[in-house]
Amino acid sequence: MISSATLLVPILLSSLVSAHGWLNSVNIGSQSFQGNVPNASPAGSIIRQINDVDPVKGSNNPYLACGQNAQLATKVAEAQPGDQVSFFWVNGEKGPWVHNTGPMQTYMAACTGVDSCSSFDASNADWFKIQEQGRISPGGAWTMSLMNSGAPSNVTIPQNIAPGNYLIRHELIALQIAQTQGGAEFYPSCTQVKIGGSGTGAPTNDELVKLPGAYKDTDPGILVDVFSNPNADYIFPGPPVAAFVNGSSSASTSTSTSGAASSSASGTSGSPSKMCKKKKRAVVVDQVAPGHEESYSMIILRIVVNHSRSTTRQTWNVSLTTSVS
Ligand SMILES: [Cu+2]
Repeated sequence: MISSATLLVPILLSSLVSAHGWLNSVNIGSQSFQGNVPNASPAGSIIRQINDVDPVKGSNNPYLACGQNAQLATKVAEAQPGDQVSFFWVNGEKGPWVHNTGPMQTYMAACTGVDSCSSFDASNADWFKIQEQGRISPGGAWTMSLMNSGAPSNVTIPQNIAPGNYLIRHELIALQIAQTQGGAEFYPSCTQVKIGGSGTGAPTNDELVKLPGAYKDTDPGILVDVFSNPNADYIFPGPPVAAFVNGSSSASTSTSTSGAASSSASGTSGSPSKMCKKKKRAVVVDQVAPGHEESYSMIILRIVVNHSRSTTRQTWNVSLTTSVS
């Protein structure tokens, strides 16, 4: 019996490799752009390559700007105001994104002082927010969970944005262990675009932030137990959505709702029952095995301990379901 416990360990370890992940591709309008596998020898891309699928931890981490050790990308996509941008995130084994708990936010920054974003240092960026996505409905699943079935996260380039070179920073914040300070997992990414058109929209100076800089580890949306009170309003970290994005200065308070609505429409291709099934499994992963390496080894320990106490077969089944799903 002890030998079967030992056999389980490789299964558990291989399942944690597939947690975390990166931004694998981006669609802009009708164009599609591939990203580079973290740490692989890079091909030309508009997506800045990172070197590690693990999350950025700590709100003062310099990698909060564009992801783990993000490198300049060689290409820039031509885009237009009003284009839909779709972000396709994958796990460490290129399967669907696994986390389902926490917000997604999109920022942009003008690549100032350079001819192209392919030579722009993101630590100089002045970021403004263009989208916040929380739960699909109060107390319900998070918009992030729609990506567990392979759907992208979508954002619209502001209709009236002034032309120029911009970084688009799409960020996932996984909150499954965020009840502990430092537990929040940040997954930022940067995509390089050149926007055409003749718009005049721009953020105001007080809507611009630095990243890192705009977040604190104790922010109510970063140090938060989202499980104990799911109906509580989620307080997004960082600045509000820039007022020009919705064409009026009073619109910023309604953006979280409109953002969630637009993306929930994008992820409903499967049959309803299939979606529910997948969501249920994913919820189990994040709630029962929240902390990746740390908690997986805890589970292994618990299995071994439980096992030596000759607990029932039922306990075994529960543990197995958790680790494999
Ligand atoms: Cu992860």
